[in-house]
Amino acid sequence: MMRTGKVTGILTVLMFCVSLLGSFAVASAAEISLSYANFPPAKTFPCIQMERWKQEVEKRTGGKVQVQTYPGSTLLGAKNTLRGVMQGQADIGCISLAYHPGVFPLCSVFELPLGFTSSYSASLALWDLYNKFQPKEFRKFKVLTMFASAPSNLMTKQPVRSLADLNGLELRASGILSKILESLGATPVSMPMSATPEALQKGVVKGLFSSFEVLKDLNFAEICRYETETNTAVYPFAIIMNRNSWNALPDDVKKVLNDLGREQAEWTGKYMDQHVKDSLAWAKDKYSIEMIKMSEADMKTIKEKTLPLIEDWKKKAAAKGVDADAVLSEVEASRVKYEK
Ligand code: DTR
Repeated sequence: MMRTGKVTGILTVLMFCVSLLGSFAVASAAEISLSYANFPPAKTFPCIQMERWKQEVEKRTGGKVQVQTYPGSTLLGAKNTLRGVMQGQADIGCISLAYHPGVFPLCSVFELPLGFTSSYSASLALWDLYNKFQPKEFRKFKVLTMFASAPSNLMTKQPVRSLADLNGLELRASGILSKILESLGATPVSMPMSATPEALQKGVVKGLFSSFEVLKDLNFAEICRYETETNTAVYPFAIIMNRNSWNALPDDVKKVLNDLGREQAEWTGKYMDQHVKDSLAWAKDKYSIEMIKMSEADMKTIKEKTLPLIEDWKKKAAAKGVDADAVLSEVEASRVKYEK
């Protein structure tokens, strides 16, 4: 017994030394460490794409850059990431543009019901739009990539079979998507995704308006057994970096990050679209959720009732110096291109 204990002891010391050496090796190999804040839980798509980005950056810089990720609002929350990254509390942060009404007059065009049918097409169109217009709303940041959620649908505790069922129903959304609900007669309650589980639990809202993958990722299928397909607007996201942190990077690292921008948008779109399918299958299997389609007449009414939101966006964008018509026609051209 004694001997085994001694051998185990020596082994433990040895292993400790090896692991210590190992961590020194890693610590000295990574010359640059970047913190990356994200608001929703680790399982959700904004965090899945964050981990993929981290892996790629660490690999492509040969370990020169190390990325420390903080999912689930552990470093900065949904609403203070914008300011936090600007002030350098995190080097990088993930923001959902819809959580900041009025702050992104140009890119908020992606919160409108424009007819995108996938995260893939919306993400690439958003990235192209950003690069073409270089909107000044992001001038304080380096934008590393952008992407959009899949189209939004209704996930509710009680069935919504027609527009009439929406009347006065309290539903969670954000930004212009809240206005979409309002124009359809529902009572929108705006809040970030990260606050939604509690609001659903407490009954503050009877459902939400978002993409279907959260049925699985946030287990909303358990509480929202009725899923009404509307396939309306997506939610745009941006991955922003503190300007000073960016400026301090060597050129070879900047190149790696720049080269990743479009690829990351595309990767995220593809991941999201597949994950929506997987999550729906999972939710059907586990909770026997009911999928509902509204009548054609209702779908037509939805289109008509939400049309004024585009005019409303145009006015607000123009007031902030955005060439709204040019933006809309660019987005439409991209939609056609990527929806093929
Ligand atoms: N629908 C937007 C964006 C979104 C979609 N899925 C997730 C998951 C986690 C955070 C945000 C999102 C929203 O509702 O905020």
